[in-house]
Amino acid sequence: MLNRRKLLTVGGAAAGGALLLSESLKNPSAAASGQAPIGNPHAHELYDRTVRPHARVPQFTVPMPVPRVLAPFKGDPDIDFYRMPIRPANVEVLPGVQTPLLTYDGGFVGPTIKAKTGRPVSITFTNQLSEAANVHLHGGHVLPQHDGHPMDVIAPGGSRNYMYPNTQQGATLWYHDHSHHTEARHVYHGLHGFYLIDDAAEHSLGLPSGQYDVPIMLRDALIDANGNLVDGAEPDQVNTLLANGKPQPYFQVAARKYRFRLLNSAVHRLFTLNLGGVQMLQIASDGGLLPAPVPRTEIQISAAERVEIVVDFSRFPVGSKIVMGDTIGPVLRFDVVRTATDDSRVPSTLRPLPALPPATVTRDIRLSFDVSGPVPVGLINGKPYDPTRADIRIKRGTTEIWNVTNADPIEFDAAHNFHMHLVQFRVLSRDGGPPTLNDMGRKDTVSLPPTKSVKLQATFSDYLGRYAYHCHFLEHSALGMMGQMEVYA
Ligand SMILES: [Cu+2]
Repeated sequence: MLNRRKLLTVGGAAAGGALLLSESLKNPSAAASGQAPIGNPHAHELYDRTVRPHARVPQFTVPMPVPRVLAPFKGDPDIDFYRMPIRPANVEVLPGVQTPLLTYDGGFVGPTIKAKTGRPVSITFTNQLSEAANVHLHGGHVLPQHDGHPMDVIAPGGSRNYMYPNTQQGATLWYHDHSHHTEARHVYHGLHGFYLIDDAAEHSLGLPSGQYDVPIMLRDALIDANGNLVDGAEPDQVNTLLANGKPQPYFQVAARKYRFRLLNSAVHRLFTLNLGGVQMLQIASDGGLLPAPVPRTEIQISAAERVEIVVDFSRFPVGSKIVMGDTIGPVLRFDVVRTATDDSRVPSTLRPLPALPPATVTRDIRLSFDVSGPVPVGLINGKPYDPTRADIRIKRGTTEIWNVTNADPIEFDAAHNFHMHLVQFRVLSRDGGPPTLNDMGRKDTVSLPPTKSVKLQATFSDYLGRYAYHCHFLEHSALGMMGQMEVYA
């Protein structure tokens, strides 16, 4: 059995130096619950890592900011042009403490891009870091050369333009680094931001909008006594929960309805969220609106998933405080501080899902670790990622079913999840039974607990070329748990 306080050293190949990985390869919720996971039977090089965490900030003492919205520097009649530096920045994550981070334009959360369905966006990123980086629009339907392929990076000092056509329906997307081997560290250190697609076809629904439509990025961090982010720690050490980059903040709300766009940008954590029994009316998942709102009292969001909810604070008197909690503690608190008029509504019908065309190809996708060597290697169908190899070839226009399995033995207790670039898919079934409420709607990322499986269906309609699919516990994709599909004509 591995000592949970020991770490595996994963050396060398990763750009930027040694990458530390840990028992965080394992199921974070099991680790957080104090169950000692059973380690692999093979010996690894182990050593103690002693980190003195920063003193905990008292809960609900810091306000939650809303990430600033980036303005285009030029708006053509047909396209919006943006510029964004990728640069180091010192950011006050904990009150009075400067934390060195890697950022999009100085923000931790990066600035929000507000796009519109049917109107392309062009963003030129300039890499002011001392190492290569890139940008992937998670959930975006884009050409391969604009997808942030893991090997398609921006050299230090270089610039790169990404074109996003926004031909898809309204949705909460996000942009983040995807540079091969360094994606986990880069995202953990701050290379993430919201990309919201506003869809005029949805305006007539009357959902809460404007200041009452709030993106909330949830993640975790371990910050040491000097204010530095610590990589590769145990999951139960990475336990400072951040909402929009602040520790367990409060957010002042009016006694009315709000739309919250929740994103889990952690590189490993699964959030299990509740409002202490208060109803969260789920209206959307990864790829946009659900057919109808679904009342929830608990919602799981694995790394990279999005869930949109409407919460009605009008049932609470001014002065009420409603805590959003996770299994390890509070995430943030909503403080009802004023009344407000509210002409928003949540119709009983939102937006129908597209019909599922018949599938003509079925594939099996198995995620696992190879622990036979000195360091764990992430595998899909027995192979680590090779950017020169097309693991799957898909004829354009085909609809496929993928049976995706967490194939690690139960004793590894290793949770995964699964993300496909290019497409939004649908979850047909989970473990042979019906999908769960966490699988609803148009999805691009799904949770894969130990030994579990999902059946997905996707249609590859137009773009040709090579795209990635991978575990979105980015510590795992950085170890090779990634494959490549090639859509051909
Ligand atoms: Cu994984």
